[in-house]
Amino acid sequence: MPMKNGEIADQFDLVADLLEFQGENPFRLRAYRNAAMTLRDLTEAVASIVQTPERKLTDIPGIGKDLADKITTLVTTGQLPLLVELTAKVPPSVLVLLRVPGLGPKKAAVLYNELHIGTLEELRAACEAHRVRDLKGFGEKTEQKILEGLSHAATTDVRIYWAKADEYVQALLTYLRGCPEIAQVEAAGSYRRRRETIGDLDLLVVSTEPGVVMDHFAAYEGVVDTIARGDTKMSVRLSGGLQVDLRVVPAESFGAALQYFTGSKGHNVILRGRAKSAGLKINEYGVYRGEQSIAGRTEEEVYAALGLPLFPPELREARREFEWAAAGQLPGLVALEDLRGDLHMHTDATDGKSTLEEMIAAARERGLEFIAITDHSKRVTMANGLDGTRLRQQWAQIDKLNAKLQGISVLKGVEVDILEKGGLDIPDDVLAEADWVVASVHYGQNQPREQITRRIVDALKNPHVSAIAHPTGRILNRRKSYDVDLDAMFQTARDYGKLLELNANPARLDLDDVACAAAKNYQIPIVISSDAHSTLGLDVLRYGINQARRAGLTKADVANTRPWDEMRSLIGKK
Ligand code: DGT
Ligand code: CA
Ligand code: CA
Ligand code: ZN
Repeated sequence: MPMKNGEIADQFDLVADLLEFQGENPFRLRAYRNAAMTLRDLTEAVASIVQTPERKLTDIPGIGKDLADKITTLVTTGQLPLLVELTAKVPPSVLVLLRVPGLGPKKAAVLYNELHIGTLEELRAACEAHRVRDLKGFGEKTEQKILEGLSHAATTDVRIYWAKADEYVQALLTYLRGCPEIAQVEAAGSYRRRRETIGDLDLLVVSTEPGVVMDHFAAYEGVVDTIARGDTKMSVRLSGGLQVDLRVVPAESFGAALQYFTGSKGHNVILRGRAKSAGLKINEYGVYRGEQSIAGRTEEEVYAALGLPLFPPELREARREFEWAAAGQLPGLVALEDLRGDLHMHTDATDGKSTLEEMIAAARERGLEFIAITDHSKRVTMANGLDGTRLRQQWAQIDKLNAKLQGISVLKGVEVDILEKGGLDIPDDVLAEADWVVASVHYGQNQPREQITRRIVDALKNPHVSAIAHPTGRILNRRKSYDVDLDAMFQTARDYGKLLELNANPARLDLDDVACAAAKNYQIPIVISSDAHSTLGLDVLRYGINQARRAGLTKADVANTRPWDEMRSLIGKK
C-alpha cells in the first residue's frame, strides 16, 4: 500500500520533535513542521506524484529539493535514514517528557542523558529521590516544579482523535491478521464505542498460542517499547506514544471478553448488577450460573443470557441504553449510506484548496446527490472571504454548471459570519438569493455568555439563515466551547424551524454526542456536514456519523438523509 500523506507528515513531525529534543536550530525544525502541515492539507497523494515521472514534488509550495528527496526516499523505501539515525540517539518514547509543563527539550535531554530517564514514572521516582536537583541547571526549585508539573501531565495525558486511532487500528489489524496463529482479532475499548478521543487501544485476539501471538505483536514495526507482558496479556507503546493493550482469549470466551473490554466501565457496572439480581455472574470469561458457563462465545449470547439486546457499541455509555432496551425501543442508528447530501464546504475562492469544479466532481464520485458550496464571508479576511459581489459571481457560475450537471445538484450557499457586535456579515437582500445559509461564529469567541448567546439566537431568527455551523466552536484538545447557552439556542432553533450542524471534522465533532441528543429532545433536525476545505475533506462524514450514532440519532433525526426537495421544505425554502 502506498504511503498516505498523513503518514509521511507524521514522520516529518517526529523528525522535528527529535531534532528539537537534540537541540537543533529552530529553522531546521520549522521546515519539517511546515512540510508536515502542507502534506496534511494536500488534496493529492504525494506517493502518486512520486510515481509519475513527468511530475515534480518541488512544484508543491513549501517543498524544496531537500524535502522532495526525503519524500521520495520515504515513499520508495518506506524509511527515512535521518529518522533511523535520530531514533538511534534518542528513542521516540522519551518525547513524553516534553509533556511535563515547564520541561523544555534542553532540560529533558539532560534528564535522559545524565539519569537515563525515559518515562514519566522514572522522572517522578528521580524527583522523589532528589536526584534531579543536583543536575547542572536544575536545583531544588526546578525539581519541585517538575513534580507539580507531573501530576498535571498525568491528568492531561493527550487523548488522540478517533480518526487518528483508526489509522493505527487498521494497520495493526492488517498486521495481526497475517499471523497464522490468530483466529480472530478485534479492537475493543473506546475505539469500538467510537468515542471522539481515545486514551489507549484495546485489542482482543482469539488464539490457542498466546506466546506466539505476543512475540508477533512485539515484532510490529510501530512498537517502540514493551510496557508489560504476562501469560495472556501484553501492553506496548507505539512510536508517537499511544499505548496498546492486547489480550489473548480462547474462542469460547471471545464474546464475553469483547463485551467486557468494549465497556464502558459504567455500562459494565450496570450489567454486572443486573446479572447479580438474576442470580448470575458475569466477567470477561463468560456468564455463569454457579460454576456453569451459560454464555461467552458471542456478545449476542452474553447479552441474551441477561435478557438484553445486542447494544450497538456506540450506545454503551450508561446513558439511556438500558431504559431503551427495557421499552424495546433501541434506536436504529443512522449510517453513512443514509447520507444524501453535504451542505458545508469551501473552495479556492476562499480558504479551500480545490476549485468549484473539483469539489463537485469529488462529491459526485462519492455518490452525493446534492451539495452546498458555503465559502466564507468577507469578515474572515484571512480566508479571503466573499462580499456580496463576489458571492453573486460564484452563484452565477454555479447556475451555469448546474444547467449542465447530471446526477448531482449544487446549491448556492454561504457560511456567513455572525459579527462580533451582532448581525450578519452579508446583507439580507444577498442572502435571500441563496439556497442554503449556514451562520457561524469565528470572532469574539471569548465574549460573555449573554452576549455570544444573543448573537447566535439573533442569527437563528434571521429568516434567511438555515442552520448554525459548528455551534459551540470547540476544537478537541485545543479550544474550549464558547460560553453559549445551549438551551436558548435549542429553543430558538425549534421555534424558528432551524437546523443545527454536526460538523464532522474529527477535530471538531460539534455539536458533540450529548448536545446532539439534547437537540433531538427539542426535535431539531441535525445536519451532518464535512466542512471540507479540499476534495479529500469530503471523506470526514463518517466521523460525524460516529458521533451521531453515539447520540442515538436515527436516519429520520438527520436532515441530510432526505432528498434535497424534502429537506428544503424543512427549512421553509420554496
Ligand atoms: P480510554 O482508553 O480511556 O479511551 O477508554 P476505554 O473505555 O477504552 O478504557 P480502558 O482502556 O481503560 O478499558 C477498556 C475497557 O475495559 C473499558 O471500557 C471497560 C473495561 N474495564 C477496564 N477496567 C474496568 C473496571 O475496573 N471495571 C469494569 N467493569 N470494566 C473495566
Ligand atoms: Ca482504551
Ligand atoms: Ca486499555
Ligand atoms: Zn466552514
